[in-house]
Amino acid sequence: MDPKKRSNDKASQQMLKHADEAGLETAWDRFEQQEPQCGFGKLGVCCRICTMGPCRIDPFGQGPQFGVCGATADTIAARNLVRMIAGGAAAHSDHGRDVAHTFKMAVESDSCDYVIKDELKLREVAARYGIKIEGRDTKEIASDLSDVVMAEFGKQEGTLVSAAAYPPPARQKVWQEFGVTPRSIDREIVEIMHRTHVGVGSDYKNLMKQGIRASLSDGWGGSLIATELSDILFGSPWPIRFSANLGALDAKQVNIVVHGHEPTLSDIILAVSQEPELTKMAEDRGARGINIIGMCCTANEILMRHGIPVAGNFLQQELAVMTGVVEVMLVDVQCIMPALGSLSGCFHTKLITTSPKCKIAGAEHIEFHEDRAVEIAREIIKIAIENFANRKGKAKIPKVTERGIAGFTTENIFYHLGGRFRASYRPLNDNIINGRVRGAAGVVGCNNPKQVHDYGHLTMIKELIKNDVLVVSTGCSAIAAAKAGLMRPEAAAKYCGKGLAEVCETVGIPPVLHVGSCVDNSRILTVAANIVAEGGLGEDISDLPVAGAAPEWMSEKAVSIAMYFVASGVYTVIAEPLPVLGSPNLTRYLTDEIEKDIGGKWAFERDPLKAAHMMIEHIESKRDALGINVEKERKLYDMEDRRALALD
Ligand code: NFS
Repeated sequence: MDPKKRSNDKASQQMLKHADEAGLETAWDRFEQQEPQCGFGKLGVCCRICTMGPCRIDPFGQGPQFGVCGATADTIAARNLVRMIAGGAAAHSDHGRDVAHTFKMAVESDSCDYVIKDELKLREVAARYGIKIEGRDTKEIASDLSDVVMAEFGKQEGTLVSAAAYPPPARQKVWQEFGVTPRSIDREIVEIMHRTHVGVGSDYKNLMKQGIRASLSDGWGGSLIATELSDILFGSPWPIRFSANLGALDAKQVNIVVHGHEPTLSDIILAVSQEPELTKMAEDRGARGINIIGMCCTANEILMRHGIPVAGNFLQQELAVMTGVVEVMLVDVQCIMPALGSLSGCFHTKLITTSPKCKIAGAEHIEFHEDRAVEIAREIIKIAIENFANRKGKAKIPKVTERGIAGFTTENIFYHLGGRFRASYRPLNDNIINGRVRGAAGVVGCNNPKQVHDYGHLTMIKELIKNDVLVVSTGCSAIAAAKAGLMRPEAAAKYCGKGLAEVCETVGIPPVLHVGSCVDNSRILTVAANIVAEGGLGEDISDLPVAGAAPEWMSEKAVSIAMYFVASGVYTVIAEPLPVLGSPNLTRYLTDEIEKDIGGKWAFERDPLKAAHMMIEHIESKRDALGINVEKERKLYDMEDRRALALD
């Protein structure tokens, strides 16, 4: 298989060639072995919810149209979809809960390895949660915040405090009228599992309603808590340089790849790795030092705050091990391929799991406990150092890296756009109103071997910025953008339309802003809320000239994210269609009728260029509705433009 048909990324292409020669299997190979994939599953019309089944509905109308219980394609597809949302919302929100536990410990114990790093943000967040600030010390405020936030997960009455504290009032009204204001985080997920049990609801729209509510409890609840408390605990990000791609692995150093999602362990690992005693130990074993390097969303958490290099995104995790220079691959939860267990057995790499929620065959388990964080971090680093001598064969590190700037947040965008003396969203809103910036797009999400790795992200992002749409990005999409040099301020002159280039160059920002990990998609929501609050662009997020996209999505978390984007009023385009096409009614609802209910809607489009133009068209239609569109020569792309775009 030609590596270029699998990945758009040069480092990955080199490693795929190496994998092929060495007979090492990757996700791409396993994907091919799975083909042809099950058509019923793809269309969402296979039901395994009870053992009268499995049942499937014939999408061509020739065979059975009802499951044994009488469930139709609409019911089955809707139940399956909202269960995906439950999975995604649970993963994000449980991450938020873990950060909330660490926060509580930091607040309650004086000897804790974690301390509050951002007191200003603590006060801001506490004020939003209705906690009294004046005349109180940090500990009192933090203790109250910890109690309120913890209660958000399991409370039995009322609604989420954050769902009333952060979104624009007009948005809250939409949710109230439609009956989807989230009540608590866990409750919405549990209710999905209840409603989709055999013999409960069968009305597909009513099932979707609960999916919407649970997704909102993720975006404006669990994920938002994860972001806010991580900023308070580990420090709010500030623009910082970093390097990206497998070339950031260093053959001369002890390499520890931190992979997964939660910053709790990796933040401490980074701090402890700088202890002179450990550096010396590494040097005594012949290494030049200790290189902490990230993978997937853990990478994003740590690079946003400390600028550590990022080895790659989701599809590069196996490739990192294949370089032969990873002493320890340290994982916590989510997006960790089980394949790493057997693959690391072919190398000297030690795969170490740390969460009781995630054990993997072939991995060593060293359980992480926040109350012994430093001690456990030292133990793990020592294992990595001792393992340095065990490398087998020649290092295979592709000499490919890019540099970029990350670390943008809802709070610090104020400063970059407004300057120290005019710190507000006004300049951004003004630039949108005057048309220099046409609008903004959130491009986020995973990789998926069904698409050429990174190609979807890059093609879409380049087309958006070429058309003066500012891009904010998280997760694997952000890593793709960084690897392609789109997070360098110089990218503005190279790739942007005239208006966006001018704005980026004036304030010195790249045209693609890295706002963090996947839970940090909550930052995109709060940025949108701030733009609305600043004024001049409507009353609700659904009025804004913005769009969302996940051009290479694969995980349940991505479904929850896209659902809360849509339910927050954002038009959202995903590449691989949701598994609902076997139900034309549900498909029509999600891609059209839902807009009347909540102001946003879904679109499915595998061609990233077409998808980008669908987003641009939507942005322009919102500008028209706002009455801010001034005549501008519009250019439709032709074949020549398309060819000029081809990525090498
Ligand atoms: Ni989010 Fe996708 Fe995973 Fe992060 Fe990457 S795969 S849904 S981007 S690492 S969570």
